Amino acid sequence: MSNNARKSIKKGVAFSLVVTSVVLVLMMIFGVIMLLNQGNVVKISPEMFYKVMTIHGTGMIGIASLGGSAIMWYFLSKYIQLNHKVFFVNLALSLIGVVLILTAIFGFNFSDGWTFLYPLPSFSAKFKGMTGALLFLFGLLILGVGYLVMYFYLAARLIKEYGGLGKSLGWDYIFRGKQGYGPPAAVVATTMVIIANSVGILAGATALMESIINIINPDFTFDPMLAKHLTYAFGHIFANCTIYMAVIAVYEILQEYTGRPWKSNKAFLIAWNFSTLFTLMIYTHHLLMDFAVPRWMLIIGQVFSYANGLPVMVVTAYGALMIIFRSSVKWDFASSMMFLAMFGWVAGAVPAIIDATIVVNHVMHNTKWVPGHFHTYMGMGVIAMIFGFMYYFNKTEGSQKQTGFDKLAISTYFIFFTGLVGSFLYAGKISAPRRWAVHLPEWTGSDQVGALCGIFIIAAALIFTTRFIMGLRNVGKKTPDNTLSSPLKSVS
Ligand code: HEM
Ligand SMILES: [Cu+2]
Repeated sequence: MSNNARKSIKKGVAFSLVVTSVVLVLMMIFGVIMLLNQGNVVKISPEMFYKVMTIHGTGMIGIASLGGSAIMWYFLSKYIQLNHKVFFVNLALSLIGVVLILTAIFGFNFSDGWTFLYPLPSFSAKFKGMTGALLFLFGLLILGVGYLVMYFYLAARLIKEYGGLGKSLGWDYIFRGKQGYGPPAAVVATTMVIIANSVGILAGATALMESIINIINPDFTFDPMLAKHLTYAFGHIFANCTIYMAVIAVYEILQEYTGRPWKSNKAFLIAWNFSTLFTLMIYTHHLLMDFAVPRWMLIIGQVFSYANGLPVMVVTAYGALMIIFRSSVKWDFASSMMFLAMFGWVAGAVPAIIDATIVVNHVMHNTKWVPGHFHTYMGMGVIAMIFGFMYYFNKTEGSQKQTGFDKLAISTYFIFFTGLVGSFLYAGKISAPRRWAVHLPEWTGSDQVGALCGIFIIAAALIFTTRFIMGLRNVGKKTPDNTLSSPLKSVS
């Protein structure tokens, strides 16, 4: 790849990481505001609470995806040639989407939550005017289109290089007995995300269009149950895919730091194939309380939810332990973050598995147990991988050097994030419902503990972010061969 093309890719990655980390800190502040309100420390109106909740949910999922895409794009461009313009198109459409969403929420009082469940947006269009609802729905639609453009482009590139998405998922090795190792882990993971997320986004776009049409002309109505299927297929898959993009950093960074290649052996390939399939199948675990859904769908949702992330999680955790075992791995910010993030991911899956059990779900699903689960795997998994990658990227392409301050920030981040999710899970246990602006007195204690933890998390995130931005000076100046010659260059 030409030097200029690589430079542009690096600049794009650097820019999206800056956006990701700054927005992340802002969204965390909104998170603490919600907890302070639920804990009766600061009072905001319920209407304001739901606006804040909507922007927190949308913003967090959005930036987890943006950060994940930066990771995917950066490493994938080591193996295949990529046109940086496509990355910028996605970035630009994402930013336009974000501006529309922010205007909808803070300019026009849209507050239906990031899941925009039909016909909620139509109701709020009647209450508060069409503009807010339409801006929000179009904002999400534009964001989705940006991702589709990127995924379709990547699909075309992978098909050209590997001869088909089946091949880049390793089918030659699984079904046709081809010997040796499959495509690089980054390629396998990208293929999975292309398949799953394109389906998810198309489902989401359909649901968005239904809402938009219904708002513009209420004579057109749609089946709310079908819309719920489409919406949760989208929400589940899109949120899940953030980790399948971010995990590429685990493979790449650990192989570089240990000087051992991360090989796509048969178990690894099979695991990624299973997770591709399961991720598409199991969104019905969000519908376990809907008695109108056919029983067999719920059973599929339940059974395969247990198995969903498991294959990839197991091969990743096992692979990481094996690659590190008796290696001379250098423990610095990036490698420790990757390692801790893997535990965050695994730990976050446990409460989900419990919640995906139908009997438990009827009791737990609308409690804070659920935010407890996804804050674990998002905050301590995906976001930790993104922070770790930010450091790695900066060290490789910019000028950041590790200090004792960083170590302090890492431990602060993980200790207090454990406290935050602990407070959510505990609140779930004592039956505090999720998404309630006002809490009963017996629940406020857990909210206050959560808010305190949140403040420390923000302090750590601020340190990561400012140090990252300060270290970015050299990006694009270093020569490519000094940075990306071989994935296995030694770091010592
Ligand atoms: C300082 C860190 C954070 C704090 C204090 C925080 C706080 C909160 C609170 C209080 C809620 C509402 C809970 C309820 O239903 O009552 C919430 C919801 C949510 N948070 Fe966070 N959060 C943090 C970090 C994150 C991160 C890192 C992510 C993902 C990358 C995230 C994603 C979400 C999502 C998707 C929702 C659901 C919104 C909804 O129910 O519509 N949060 N958070
Ligand atoms: Cu789900």
